Amino acid sequence: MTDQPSQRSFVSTGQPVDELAVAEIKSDILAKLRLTIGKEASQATQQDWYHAAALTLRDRIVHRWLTADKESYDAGRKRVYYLSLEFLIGRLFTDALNNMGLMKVFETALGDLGVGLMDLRKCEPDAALGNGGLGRLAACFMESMSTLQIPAIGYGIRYDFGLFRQVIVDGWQHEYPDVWLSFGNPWEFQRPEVVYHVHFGGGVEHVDDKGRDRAIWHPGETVQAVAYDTPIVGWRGQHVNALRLWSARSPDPLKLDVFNSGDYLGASAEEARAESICKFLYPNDESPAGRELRLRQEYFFVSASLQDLIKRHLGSDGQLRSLSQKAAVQLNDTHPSLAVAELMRILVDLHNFRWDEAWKITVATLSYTNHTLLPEALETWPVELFERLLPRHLEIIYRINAQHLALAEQRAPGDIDYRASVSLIDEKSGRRVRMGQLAFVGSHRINGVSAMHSDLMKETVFHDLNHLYSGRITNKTNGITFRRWLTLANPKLTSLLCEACGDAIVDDPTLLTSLESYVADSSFHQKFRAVKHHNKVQLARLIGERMNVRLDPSALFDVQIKRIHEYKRQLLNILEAVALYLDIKDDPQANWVPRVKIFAGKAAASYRYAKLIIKLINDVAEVVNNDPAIGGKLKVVFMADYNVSLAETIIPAADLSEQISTAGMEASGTGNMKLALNGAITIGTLDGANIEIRDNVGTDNIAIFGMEAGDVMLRRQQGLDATDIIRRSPRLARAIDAIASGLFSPGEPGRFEPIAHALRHLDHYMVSADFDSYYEAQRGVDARWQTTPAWTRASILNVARMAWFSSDRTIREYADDIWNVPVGPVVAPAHAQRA
Ligand code: HBZ
Repeated sequence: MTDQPSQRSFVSTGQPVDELAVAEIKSDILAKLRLTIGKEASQATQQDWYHAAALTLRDRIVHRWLTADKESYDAGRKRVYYLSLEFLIGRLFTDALNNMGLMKVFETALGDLGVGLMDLRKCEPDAALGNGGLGRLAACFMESMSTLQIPAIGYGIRYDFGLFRQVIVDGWQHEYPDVWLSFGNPWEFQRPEVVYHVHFGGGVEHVDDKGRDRAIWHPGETVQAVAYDTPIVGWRGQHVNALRLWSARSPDPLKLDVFNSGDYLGASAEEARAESICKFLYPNDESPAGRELRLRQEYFFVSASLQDLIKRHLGSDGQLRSLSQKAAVQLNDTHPSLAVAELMRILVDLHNFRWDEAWKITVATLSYTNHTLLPEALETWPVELFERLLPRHLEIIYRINAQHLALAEQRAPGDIDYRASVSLIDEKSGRRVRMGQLAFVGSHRINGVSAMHSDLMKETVFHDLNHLYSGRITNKTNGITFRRWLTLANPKLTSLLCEACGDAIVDDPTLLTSLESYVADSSFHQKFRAVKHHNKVQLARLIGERMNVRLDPSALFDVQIKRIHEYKRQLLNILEAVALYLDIKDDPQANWVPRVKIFAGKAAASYRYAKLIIKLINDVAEVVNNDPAIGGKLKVVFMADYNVSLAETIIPAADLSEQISTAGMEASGTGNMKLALNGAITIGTLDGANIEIRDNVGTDNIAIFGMEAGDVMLRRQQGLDATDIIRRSPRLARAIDAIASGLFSPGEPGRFEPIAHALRHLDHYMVSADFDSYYEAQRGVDARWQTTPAWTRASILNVARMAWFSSDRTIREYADDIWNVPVGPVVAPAHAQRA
């Protein structure tokens, strides 16, 4: 669990607290403590208080939830179903309090009971049901859909264990299970009556039904999916949607005869097999898990979710012909692409639809978001595995493919390469089902997550499919919810912004543009800097407590927080730290800008090279932080166990945001948006949403460096050897030599040989190729930092110009262009009048 600085308090509205409301909350919390938790106040632990407070809040949310649900039912409104294997929620307590407008009331009520709201906040474990950006995006979207009053359900898996807990021992990453449910989860409602059967294996029988072929699947195994609902409340508490997560169990939990024969383990073997489906979240991002259990997870949640939404639709419309008018199903990456085949199976096999009509309904209902272009990350499954696990689905996929390839043949007669490129089956590397192609063909819209990414999609992975189904690809640049990433994470900045631009910015961030009138106002500069300084002091304190490293809060806080991946290039950052360290040592008296390089992020457990990069960062930190010769001008910190809550503490304290991926490889990024919104200046490549950030904040207020996507492609064609580049850059050569010579690993000089070798001869990620440009850009950052007003001005302009990156804007675009659903205003007219 992440410790947060406890001095934090939330934005005060300046309005007096309603005494009656406080009294009611107090009495409800005490009642929960006694009647639900079964404790007297005098015996209650912090955990007990947290649960009592959360349940008290939940009661209030539930009323809104039921009302919202009834209203959208009665009005027959179209619903959005967001299918995602990941929802990286973080904590819900303060988020829900803030959105319900009950922060102050609860803070006062709890204070009267002798309990600190901020202390209770720490009792809540992060719901870490996601790896990174993709899962966090799903969480931001859920909040924005509630805010915009779009009836929606998020469907996913209720993993017993979330993303692993990262522990750093002697500089190395170790993984431990994340036991987030050990104290129970006050937010969720188990729905024991909402249970669906999900089948696997067996065989398919074909019978002649009055001249029509009818397929009957005789499965070999059945698992039950049980629903757990978590309410997600939107801003101002106007609307509440459900996040429905499925838990797996066996219909036959204990074989009594086997148990009685003395085989205790065997008696519950089936239960164990069923439960393994929701045991844990695969900790790999950007590379497919490739395991049978993963495919079981994917089908499990797709099947349960489609059964659930179809039941709901039949309950209100009585037939499925109108499905696409009432349901929009968004596939978050390819993980739920089985929905294409499953919906066809339901329509054709179970509801007797003719194939062509079923296909029209399927395509009109589904849409798919792509989050990566990395070839190694595109999901494929061996045909044999499919045949064994989902035999009927494979038949359906073959039939979809036959029709689709016929279209390809019409479009490009005789062009075998074209057909091979668009086919749902990859025939080259053993026969495999391509989930990206399946999702594409079965969706009416396919979107990328930044302008550049969507363009590259059209030019690369989906070039030929785009030609065949032109007009389907659209761009929806990612966004973030400002409620969590500004209002809650950075209450001091929010107060200052409200003071300067008016309280209405919390409802309408576009009003932040009025901040521009303060760019030359020195007294505002001072206040703005004071807020950042306060946040840096808090972070420095946390780092001091956790890691025993003393930081100077007036140093430049340079932050790179994200999954550890070669393409994200933490290596480039630490290489620059090494070069800078050696430069400082050459001339310690020069006018160096004191810098703290802060890293945080997890590496996939099986990603050895990424784990070696973590070790390198920690080894460099050990040497640099303890070398008196550099007079504390440079510090390096790797914060363990990065999660949403830790991000909420680091981001408000950042001066510089590292967004330095190899151009063309980061689909969008969303951390880049969070940091810029909190006033950090970006140093970045022209990649993903960095480009749109530059377009919004202005080229003067961002530090762009390095090769562009086109240059990268060209250079890769020419070869990956960096010998020439290194020869031309003595600084780079020296940094690599230092790493290779064991300067940072004296006990094992060869430890980083694989890294040195890659930098010299296998520079696929262009770390060596971009080094000089990056180093120079960093010195430009130093120069800007030394001119305080110029830095503050750029920082203010970043905050003022980030409104477009609100996930409310993104969701509006999805609603208009993909889902065809109306959106409500962020603030109900009644509230707007009051404000
Ligand atoms: O999705 C990320 C992209 O890398 C990032 O650029 C983008 O901003 C974000 C939201 O669109 N992708 C991921 O986070 N991907 C995964 O986490 C992932 C998880 C499991 C997989 C593959 C990828 O099997």
